[in-house]
Amino acid sequence: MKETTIPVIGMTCNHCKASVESALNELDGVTNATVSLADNNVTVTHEDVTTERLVDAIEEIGYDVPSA
Ligand code: 9UX
Repeated sequence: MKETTIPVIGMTCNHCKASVESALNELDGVTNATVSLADNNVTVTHEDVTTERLVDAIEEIGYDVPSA
């Protein structure tokens, strides 16, 4: 099990939180995704899933991940 925290721009309410969590939880290999609105990030526990795949899922539903 790995844990990856990804910064996310544009989440302001609890529906944003739920949308991002759902998009990530739907991916194969993701065990849990929890958004912190206060910290503007999402922490994902997962098996062998690339960070790129997680970022793509977030961007596909309209939120931005700042480039490293
Ligand atoms: Mo809440 Mo998020 O009304 O885009 S769903 S701000």
